[in-house]
Amino acid sequence: MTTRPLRVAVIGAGFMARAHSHAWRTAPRFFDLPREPRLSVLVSRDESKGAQLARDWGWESWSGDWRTVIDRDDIDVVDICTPGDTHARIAVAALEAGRHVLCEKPLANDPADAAMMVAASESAARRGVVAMCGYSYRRTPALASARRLIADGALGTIRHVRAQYLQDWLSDPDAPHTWRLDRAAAGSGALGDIGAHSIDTAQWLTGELIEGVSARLRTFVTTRPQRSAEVGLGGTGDPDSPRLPVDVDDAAAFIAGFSGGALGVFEATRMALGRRNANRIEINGDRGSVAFDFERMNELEYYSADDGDDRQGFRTIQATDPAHPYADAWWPAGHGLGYEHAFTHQIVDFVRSIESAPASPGFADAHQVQRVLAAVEESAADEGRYTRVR
Ligand code: SOE
Repeated sequence: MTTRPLRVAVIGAGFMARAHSHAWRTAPRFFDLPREPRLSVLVSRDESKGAQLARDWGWESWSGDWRTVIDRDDIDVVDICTPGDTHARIAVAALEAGRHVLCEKPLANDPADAAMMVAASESAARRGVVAMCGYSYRRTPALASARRLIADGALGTIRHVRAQYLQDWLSDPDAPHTWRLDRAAAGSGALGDIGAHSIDTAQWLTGELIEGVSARLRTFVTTRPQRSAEVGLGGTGDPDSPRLPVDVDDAAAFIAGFSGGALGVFEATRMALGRRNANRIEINGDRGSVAFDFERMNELEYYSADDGDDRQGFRTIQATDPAHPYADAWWPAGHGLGYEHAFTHQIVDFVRSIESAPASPGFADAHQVQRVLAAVEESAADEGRYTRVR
């Protein structure tokens, strides 16, 4: 590893900033990186909380102003971990200033903002500046291995994509309001928050793009108690506190047509009581199938039509053997990885893309996800009419 530091600014102080902070600290300790990440500054509006979190999460300093930080010549990377309505202005400013950008998903709150970010990233790329969007689940070893199987033709022609992303932290009608329930901040509800992961994963695994959708959205709880203090996802708010409107979807369901002919069925909800973080996908081809559930993230279910009749069936592949992507950097086979490892792998790939490899997913890939999200909302607003992605 060169000693040339990569000086990082993270913008945001919530769940994603915490996960990214852990990943920036951990990546150089387990992977050989071309540059040594340096946690230079955490940017958040709230000085009392932000300065403490900066210390807790290993950042050298805190700042309350992202614009000042972006203009500093001793910052190389801007890592955007803020609500979606702020992504475009921060990313465009950072790219124009020559900073490499990692931006949390979804890229933006609408395709227009996403297009602006793509244009800025393409212009910056001509100056050797890198931009990546944080679809972290691509970096779980099991899903990365599933992609290899599909790319190698092990599943044959893809017929079905079946994706559900099921959470339940909003099942309680008194779970407090959060920016994720405010369209102006989040752009949409479960659809953009977690459905976006399913869309990205499905397109990335199959190599096919979603061309059209027929969709329904539901909002089951239309007001929620004001959040009393910054608590984690979900929990129970004060039922007597003022209730704020919810103007985003609680759940989304849609069918999708893929460019290679596959048929997709998608579901995203944060009210599937009992499902904490069941990010699932199953892909059926004419020669085989794979199935993944993040709640068993070290395992990949694989079925091959090539197995003899006397031994056909789904087998469970432990994606912790060194043969699986990223796995050999960690523990002996069978010792298992967790949610945070995908974020460390994301930082590894991002840092390596600054020096050599292309950044994937780039902003253009993330823009395609944004267009699918917009088609889902357009279809749902028109009684589920089949709507082309444009
Ligand atoms: C909330 O639903 C959330 O934190 C998502 O925003 C993340 O992208 C996902 O990884 C976990 O759940």
